[in-house]
Amino acid sequence: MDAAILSASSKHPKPVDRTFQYGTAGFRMKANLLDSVVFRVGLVAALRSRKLGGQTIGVMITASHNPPEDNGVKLVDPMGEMLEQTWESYSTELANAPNESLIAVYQKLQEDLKINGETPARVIFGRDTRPSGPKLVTALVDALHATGTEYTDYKLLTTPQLHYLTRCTNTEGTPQSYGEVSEKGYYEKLGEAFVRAMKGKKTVGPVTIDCANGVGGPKLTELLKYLPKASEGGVEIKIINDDVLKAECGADFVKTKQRAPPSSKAGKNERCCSLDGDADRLIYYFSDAEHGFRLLDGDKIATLAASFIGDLAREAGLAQELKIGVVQTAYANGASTKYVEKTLGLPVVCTPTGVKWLHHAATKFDVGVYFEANGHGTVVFSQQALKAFHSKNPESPAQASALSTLRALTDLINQTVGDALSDMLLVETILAHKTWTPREWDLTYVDLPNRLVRVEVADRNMFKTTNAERTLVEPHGVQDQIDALVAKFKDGRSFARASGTEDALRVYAEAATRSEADDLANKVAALCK
Ligand code: NG1
Ligand code: ZN
Repeated sequence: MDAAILSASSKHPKPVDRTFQYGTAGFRMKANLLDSVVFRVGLVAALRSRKLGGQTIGVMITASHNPPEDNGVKLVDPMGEMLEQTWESYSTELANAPNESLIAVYQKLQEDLKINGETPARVIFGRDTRPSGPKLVTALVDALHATGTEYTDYKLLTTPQLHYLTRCTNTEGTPQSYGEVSEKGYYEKLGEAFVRAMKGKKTVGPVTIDCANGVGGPKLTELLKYLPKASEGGVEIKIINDDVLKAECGADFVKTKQRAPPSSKAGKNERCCSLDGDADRLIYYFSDAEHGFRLLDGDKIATLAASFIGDLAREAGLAQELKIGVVQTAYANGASTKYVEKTLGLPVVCTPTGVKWLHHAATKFDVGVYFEANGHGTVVFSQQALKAFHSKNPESPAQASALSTLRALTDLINQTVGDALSDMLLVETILAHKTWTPREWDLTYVDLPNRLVRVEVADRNMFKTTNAERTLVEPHGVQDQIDALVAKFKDGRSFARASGTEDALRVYAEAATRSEADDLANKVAALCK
């Protein structure tokens, strides 16, 4: 095997002057730098699968909302979760091994981790629509062949579909089976759960879906075949931006620019949403005659889902039994946190940026709703919650109805990871049940004006935080200066943290008015420079 790895790796040499790091989004950079990285990720996947007794590991080749010339690669653990933390450093180590010592580093990892090289290894993989995808797949396949790994190439997939397939593969034929192991199985599961969750309720008017010219376009088109027609209790969906990746659209554009994609022709008060390049983020918005563009971001999706599921749990007589909570990051708007705690009466937990932290914290609840403000998130249900939804004897027709909706939601929601297609169907279901227009949803609470600025600093690693990234411990004294500034602003809140995906510092601020939020953000940014 070592000879095979050696010979294959010579086709994918590491550029000598580069260092790579497995970050919050796996490895991500210009696609022409990724060849050796993807090859070595293939080696890591084989090791990880063997370490876990031959369970299947997922590999996704995508750079999400990044420009078309970028690409990236990340690993998915057997239950569809993000790669375990310690393996991020093994991946980094292998990616950076000099060409001549690659085999030695690989062997050492195998020994240190007590991995039996004879254990079968299995991998499944997919990619988004970037032109560089197929070539990177070649590098991955070379590593899988060299390590004697069985694999399935699912070709084009959304990131959440790959997470779904990874979990289905590993639970096939067990009582924990997550669904049929195929792309079709994914659509069937969502389509069928959507019909059950809707209960004959109707959506009003169309929803315009901006597919960010990513892989969500073709996959949404496919999903539509499994959904009822609008006239028969489905949703009227208008797809836009399902061509090749380009700027001026997508969830990240809408969230950061706070405006609709120019290509959107939706009318006033019509529901609109945007996916990102690999369809794991979702942002809703609409335009109101009085206020213009209105954003319904990840915080608004989280609060909508938490309020709906909280009500259903009460109607089902399970409110006492089940712990429902919301997980956010420091970027969640302060008004959303207050709304969840005060109006919905639910606990909020704040974690560092990166969905793996949110996901982990959400699993501590029976129903854990987690979303980043940028639209990446989902809901996870504990075994106890699933058992209660299936085994509780309803004492009234209303209880029976609430229980069956809850059961449908557990199938409609992709519990492995944030999934824009599944989240979109969830939002549509909730709005139909509540008979809400986007305006009514928007009115649940008013976002505090906020500003996010990217600050170029000499060394972002100088900035060290605690308290879920809300407090700077280094450089010394900076946090005291931030606190002093914040105290001068009504409803002021601000924090600075090093980005995990870009070489920069991010400063976030919110305050009672737009100009004060801008002012606070700029002042905090200035003192961090
Ligand atoms: P960084 O670059 O660490 O701020 C960004 C997003 C995260 C998360 C990751 C992974 C913001 C402010 N940050 O992280 O929420 O999505 O990318 O993609 O949106
Ligand atoms: Zn994404």
